[in-house]
Amino acid sequence: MSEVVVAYSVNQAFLLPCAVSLTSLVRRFEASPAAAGQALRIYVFHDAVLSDADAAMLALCARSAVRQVSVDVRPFDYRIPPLLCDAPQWNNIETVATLLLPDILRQHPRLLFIDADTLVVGDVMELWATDLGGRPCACVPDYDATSPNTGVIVYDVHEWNRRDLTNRCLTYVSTHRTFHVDQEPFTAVDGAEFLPLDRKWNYHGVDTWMYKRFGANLPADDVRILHFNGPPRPWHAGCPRRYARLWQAVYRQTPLAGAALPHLTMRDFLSFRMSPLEVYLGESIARHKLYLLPYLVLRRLRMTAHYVRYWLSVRAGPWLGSQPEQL
Ligand SMILES: [Mn+2]
Repeated sequence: MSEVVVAYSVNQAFLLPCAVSLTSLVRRFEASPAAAGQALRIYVFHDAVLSDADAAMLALCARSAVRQVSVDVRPFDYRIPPLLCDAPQWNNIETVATLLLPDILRQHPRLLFIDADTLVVGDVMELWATDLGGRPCACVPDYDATSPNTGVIVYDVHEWNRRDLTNRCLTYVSTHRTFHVDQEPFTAVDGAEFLPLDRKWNYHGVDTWMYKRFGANLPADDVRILHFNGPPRPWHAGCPRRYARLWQAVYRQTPLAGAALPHLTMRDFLSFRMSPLEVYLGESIARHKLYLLPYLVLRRLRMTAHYVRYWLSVRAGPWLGSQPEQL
């Protein structure tokens, strides 16, 4: 029996999203004709923050009557050098896990990394079988079309390690200032090239400022993995982001369902559905300082409008809120 190997990397705050993503992964694996006769092995790495009860909960999410599925929840047993990362929220081992996993799991020839803030909405067996053409990994390009978005990565583990990329990327992020510490090495380190994947495998930027850069949205039927990067996150009650209700439908299948989800705050709408004018003003501030004030006024007006609409929808019922979407 051959094995599909998937890894997550989480902190305590991402345990709930991970439970939902993992549940969606297992359900789609069960439904995939191409997965017949294959086993699914899931690793969940953490920085010694998850308990035995958390691990038992994740194992419950992965329970399957039709496929062989296992969940291995384990703390990192790995020393990394101090990182020169300017983003405090990403200056940690669970973020640079994307650079370490092919070294930690070198017994597997191939590995699929999935971010916890995702939802698997289609068959991923085609992604698993992607021909990397001799490259060490494959990712969907980010909005700049150059760097990878590391929400979904397929690794050729042998090729990655043959090029000694874990050591070379770690050297880079400990000697160069970075912001996206898990992404920047892929464009800076020699040999850390990636095969660009179709957006459907990591559909990110939806409903945030980024989606403007991508041009058109994907037809909903094409999407295989949704990536809810940035706020407003779907693990908030009544989240108006596209596909949030789909996420919450899977959430209700997990052992965590029943606990009330927290409400969004005004801050969560900072980059939600920006108008083209606002995007233009924001990008032009560096050249035209006068644009700062109209930009800030527009941003505050948009955030307030979204927040008031949200506040009404969660308190007065869904008839005032946005309509649910289908996928
Ligand atoms: Mn993410």
